[in-house]
Amino acid sequence: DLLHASDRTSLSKDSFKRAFIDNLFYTQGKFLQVATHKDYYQALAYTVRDRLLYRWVSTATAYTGQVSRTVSYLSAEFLMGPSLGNTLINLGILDEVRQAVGELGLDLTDLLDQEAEPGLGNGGLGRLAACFIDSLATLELPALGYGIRYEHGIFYQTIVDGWQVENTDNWLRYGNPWEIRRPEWSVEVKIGGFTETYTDTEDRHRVRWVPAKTVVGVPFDSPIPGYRVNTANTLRLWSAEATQSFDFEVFNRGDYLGAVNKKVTSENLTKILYPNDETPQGKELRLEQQYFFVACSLHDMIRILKGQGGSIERFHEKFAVQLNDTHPAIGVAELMRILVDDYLLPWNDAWSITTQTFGYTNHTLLPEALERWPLDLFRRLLPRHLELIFEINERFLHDVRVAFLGDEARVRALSLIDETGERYVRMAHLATVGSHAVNGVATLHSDLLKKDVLADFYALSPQKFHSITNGVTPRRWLALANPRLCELFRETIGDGWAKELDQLRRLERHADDAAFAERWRAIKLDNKRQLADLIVQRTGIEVDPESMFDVQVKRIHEYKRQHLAVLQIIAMYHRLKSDPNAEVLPRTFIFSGKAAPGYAIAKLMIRLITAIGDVINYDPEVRGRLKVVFMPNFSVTTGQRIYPGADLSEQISLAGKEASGTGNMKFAMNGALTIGTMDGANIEICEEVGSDNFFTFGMTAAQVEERRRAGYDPREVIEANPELHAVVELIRNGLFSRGDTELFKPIIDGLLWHDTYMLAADYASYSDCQLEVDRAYRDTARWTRMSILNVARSGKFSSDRSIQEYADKIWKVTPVSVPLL
Ligand code: 26Q
Repeated sequence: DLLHASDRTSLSKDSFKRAFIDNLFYTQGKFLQVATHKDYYQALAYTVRDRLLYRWVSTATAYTGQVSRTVSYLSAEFLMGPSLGNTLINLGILDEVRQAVGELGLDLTDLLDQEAEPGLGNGGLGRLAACFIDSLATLELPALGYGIRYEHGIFYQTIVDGWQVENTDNWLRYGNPWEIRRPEWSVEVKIGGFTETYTDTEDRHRVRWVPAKTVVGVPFDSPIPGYRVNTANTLRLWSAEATQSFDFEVFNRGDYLGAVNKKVTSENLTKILYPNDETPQGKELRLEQQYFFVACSLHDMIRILKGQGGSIERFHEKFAVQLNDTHPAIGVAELMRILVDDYLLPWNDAWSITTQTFGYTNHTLLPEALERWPLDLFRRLLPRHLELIFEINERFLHDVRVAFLGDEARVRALSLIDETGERYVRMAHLATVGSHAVNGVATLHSDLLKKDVLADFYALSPQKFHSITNGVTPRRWLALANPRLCELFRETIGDGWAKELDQLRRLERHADDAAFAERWRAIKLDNKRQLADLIVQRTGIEVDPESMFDVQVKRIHEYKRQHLAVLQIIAMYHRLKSDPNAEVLPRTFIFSGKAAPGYAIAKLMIRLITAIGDVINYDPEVRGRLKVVFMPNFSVTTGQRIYPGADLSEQISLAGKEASGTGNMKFAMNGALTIGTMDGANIEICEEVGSDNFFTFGMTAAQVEERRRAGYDPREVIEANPELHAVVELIRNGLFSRGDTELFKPIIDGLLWHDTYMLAADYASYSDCQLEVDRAYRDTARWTRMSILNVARSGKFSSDRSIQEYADKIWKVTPVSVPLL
């Protein structure tokens, strides 16, 4: 009863203002006259957090009495983005809070800008995990997100002399008001050492693991509120700490410095996020991170199960564990170890529980991106797990031999161990064999998994394979990022869309309404003006909000083909220079994204983008009609400002390479049109919005394969295309490098001699398609109509739809509604 009248739970404005001042005094120790913006932000965050905790405690209470299945989403990355704005949206108090702080003389937007972004992910996969836990809570599904609390998230990117420079991220510098440390639920994780056999009291032969070291995992919990429901689920991130007793008393008596050193080494475990996407590095510390967070999480689930009086035999009935790619795939071996070694379950019972527990989501089609661990490294860290993997493999390969009599090639292809040269553990094989369900993240991707990457597994167990197209949360990517557009939604179709995105269809009947179109354009122009302000602030480059904003934001990678866009921009520039009076539609090309620090060509692609900007932006003959901008440090926060201001979304990966893409969805629901290949979810976006409202170009995945089989020679294509040839020559001759013909040579040579991602083959089609884009943009009414229809038909791409599919097809979980205490 005390709770209800409290200034810690009430959503009324006066109560909120009192609580805010209270927090400023008693958590920040400041008064109004000396408080900084950081202090105000912190005070506000704690005020909002109190309201959230009330729902969190209510949710925990509701779940404790529940027998229903809980989803554990295991992900090495959760790219959450700032919490405050999203929490205000989901609690439904954004406007009230804006007013309340306004009455105290503060601007909410300024305070929102104070929050450091937790960049605990590389890109798509990490952001997907964040969208998914938002949707899990919104759908009132009992769920936990489990991951790693990296002290330093993805590096902060600056551009110096046109090059990417990596700076250490330090998101925890001012503290994190959204997390609660729970040392009472710490877990000891063992690593290294050796195994030995022994005979147990019942005279059975058993194996014992004698580890070399212990690290303590301390959970930090953050509440994840659903949208306008009482549910607040938990994101539990593990932080590594040293075991005091182990290091100081037992092993290092007298060796103080050695002990401290050991402590430092243990704590290194969760210090930093590896910044490689798509090309995994086989680093020992990375495998240690993976095992660490998975072991902590499984241990935690067992603690919860026992706390509810459940027995270990029922583990799979209590938990559905989803593996976000292979990064947590070691969980298959760890659960087997727990069941067989610790609980002494018979192998077949343990295996049945394990496979019924896990589901595996694959996120890649690039063969070089599949995780493999050298056997020696694996044995050094996880000797017992390697033995178990051998045992799993032996039993599995027996089944394979029975299914494919005499087909030893098939056995080698399916084996969990790659023995073609140096021996490796194949993590995708472990995940596939250890799960009852395997899924791709878009229809094409799932089809290609069945046809190529996991074809032999599909032949063996076709019923395991599913397809679930990705989605993104409309709360962050529309309600929070694009308030002007959402106000128009509200006036036109109400606000049911935020929970049921298909309701955006109701906008369709306004697509030909001139007054509506006028407002639509005004909103886009406003968003572009704001983006233009940000661009000049971050890059010093002035851009014209009336020009077309043509945007490509994503990780920098050859398969995503940012350099294909560059070739086309140079062609446009060349055309304009050849005829200064040519009718050129003014365009602003906006690029943003990070390159893996060790990926030299990707870094050079950034240098090429900034280099063409340095020439084109300052060429008086261009008269400002073309601008090229590279926005530094792409992140969730900058994404929220970029997507709403985009006219055109570039999704130009080589078909068959981008598993899904999720940026493409954020653009479409914010009213940008797409120029894209028939790759990943582009295909489904095109299907939904209609091919009249989508610009497609390039080879299909089947045509790519055919072309390669026929023997592909990029030089032939380049020689035969005068426009492309001229563009290549301009770069080669040093136009964008002050005459330096060496600088961009690696890109040019790659294009001429390999062209792995077939830029040349798709160039003409892309260039023609861009002319079609020009034509469409010139017809303002047509463009606006297309934009409206893109938004109206983007409902499928809500992560609520994705999560509903996982819940029905893979997890078999149902909602639990939460009454407030
Ligand atoms: C692995 C081992 C060692 C170090 C790093 C990694 C690592 C880290 C991150 C490997 C891959 C990633 C990230 C992959 C990723 O973001 N994939 C994207 O996933 C999206 C969500 O499904 C898809 O939309 C994209 O198509 C896919 O590229």
